[in-house]
Amino acid sequence: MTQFVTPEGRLTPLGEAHGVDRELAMTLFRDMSLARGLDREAVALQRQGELGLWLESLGQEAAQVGSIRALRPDDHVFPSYREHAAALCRGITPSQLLAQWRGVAHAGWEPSAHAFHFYTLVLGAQTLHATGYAMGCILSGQDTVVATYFGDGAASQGDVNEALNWAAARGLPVLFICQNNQWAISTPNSRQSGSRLYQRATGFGLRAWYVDGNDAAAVHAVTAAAALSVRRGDGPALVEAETYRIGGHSTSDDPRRYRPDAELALWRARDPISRMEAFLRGQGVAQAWFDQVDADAREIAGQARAACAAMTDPDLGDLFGHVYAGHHPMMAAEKAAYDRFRAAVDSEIDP
Ligand SMILES: Cc1ncc(C[n+]2csc(CCOP(=O)(O)OP(=O)(O)O)c2C)c(N)n1
Ligand SMILES: [Mg+2]
Repeated sequence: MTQFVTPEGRLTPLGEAHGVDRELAMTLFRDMSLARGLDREAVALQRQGELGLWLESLGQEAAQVGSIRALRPDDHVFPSYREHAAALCRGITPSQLLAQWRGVAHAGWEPSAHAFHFYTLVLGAQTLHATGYAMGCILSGQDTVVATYFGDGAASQGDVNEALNWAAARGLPVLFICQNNQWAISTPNSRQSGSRLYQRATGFGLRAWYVDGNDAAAVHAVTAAAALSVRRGDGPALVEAETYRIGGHSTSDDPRRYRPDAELALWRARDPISRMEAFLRGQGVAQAWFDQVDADAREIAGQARAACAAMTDPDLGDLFGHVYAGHHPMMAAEKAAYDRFRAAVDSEIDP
């Protein structure tokens, strides 16, 4: 497992040899801190009834920011559903991220504006979308890397295995990024897989990397190497980032019912943000800079709360307009039926 910075914030021999750029480390630390600020606020908003659901990226920030910052801004990304730290790096706003979970939009952003596609809640389906998109990139002669995030649990899905096989068989420019956060809701890794996930990739014919997913600098270097290999035409690659889901699966889940406290304590000690902070302090980064990052994280939380309060409910009638790209007679008939129903209900409420 590639590791550059230990949980105590010291460079490993590999980290010494490779070197960890201070500016890059500062960028990654700030990215992670902002994501955590947003995550905390989103959980609070859900508890206060302002969001229907939230799935935290808490604990997985290094796996996300380290990888996305190693891609080109025009490399297309097909996420799963908890890649908020990655999304923020692509300029997606807290308001855009929260809209879906408040139930006011099917998705909150324009994928082409950020080369960051919609969240996919059908486990693993996004790996097929990425693979199909990569076929298109080859046909149109682009040198884009198409990256897709998925979890350890999703790796058991047929879709993911089909995507890995097809991408390898056709030599497609897909970078599969598995955030192995040890759990698929209440199912631990040990009950889900007979081998390490990165070892499985080799059998499909992909080049594979295995990295400490709580070490943002190592994730960045490994993803850069994997992306380089994909971009130069060596075929798809897989990065397995070993990390941990510190929170529950979602705000509807209570992990204390199935997860030992000692395991949580073990992984809290490997926290990606405190590790990077210790490293940066060792590099002489001033307290004032940390204070500013802290203020920025609080600012983004404030933005999330304000944005949430400002969101207006959509008109249910708009739903029919988003099913087909153009006019469709069946949708027009359904919309007319809905309008009649709505008028009848309204006249009953307020005759
Ligand atoms: C096809 C499909 N089957 C089942 C589910 C229900 N489900 C949602 S998340 C999840 C666990 C996913 O675990 P993992 O892939 O490790 O991702 P993580 O949530 O840990 O990030 C399951 C079973 C689903 N969303 N889609
Ligand atoms: Mg998981």
